[in-house]
Amino acid sequence: MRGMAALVLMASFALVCPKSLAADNLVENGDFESGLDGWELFIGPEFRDAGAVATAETTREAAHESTAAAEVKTDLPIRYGISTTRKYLIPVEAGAKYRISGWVKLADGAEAQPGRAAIYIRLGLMQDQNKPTQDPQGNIHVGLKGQVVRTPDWNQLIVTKLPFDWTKIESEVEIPDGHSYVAIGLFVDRIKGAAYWDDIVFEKVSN
Ligand SMILES: [Ca+2]
Repeated sequence: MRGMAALVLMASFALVCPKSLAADNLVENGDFESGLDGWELFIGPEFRDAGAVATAETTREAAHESTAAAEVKTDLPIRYGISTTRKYLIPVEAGAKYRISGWVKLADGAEAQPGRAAIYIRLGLMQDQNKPTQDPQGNIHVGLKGQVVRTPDWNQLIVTKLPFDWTKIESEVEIPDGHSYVAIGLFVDRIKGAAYWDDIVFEKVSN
């Protein structure tokens, strides 16, 4: 009888387990173990139009807690990073709360433009699959200290100390009314050198 109870318990555990324990991470390939699948290079249009260049790849030299991380680099102090592609827009529910987190560090030798440098995760808000936000508050940015900043308050993202060791960015955000998708951007601004990103998680917390 005892063996039977254990079996039944195991069976129900197996049924429940995948759903409750599996990470409900809404980001595809947020750990970069599948290369850059689902991600694309981003260069701020103001710099791209001026001919600035950056590169993105994955590296096995600097992973966070796994074998690979994203490495994005440039020789100029521009705004650059990687973003989830259009194909991987993440459906969200307006008014619901989500937690975004990810790990970042800069390579030795990275240099910031003093008083202007920032590192953040951007939630690019989309009204529908083809229409970026028309909200005057713009997108949602989460800074190194977990500060949640809308576009007009952008200067609250400015950093004075650069993260040369793995640093976690994390915060909860509420999706503003009128938005049904987000794109996730991992951005460095006015810093030249290489940035590593890994273990990006976006999950729903509550309705
Ligand atoms: Ca990884």
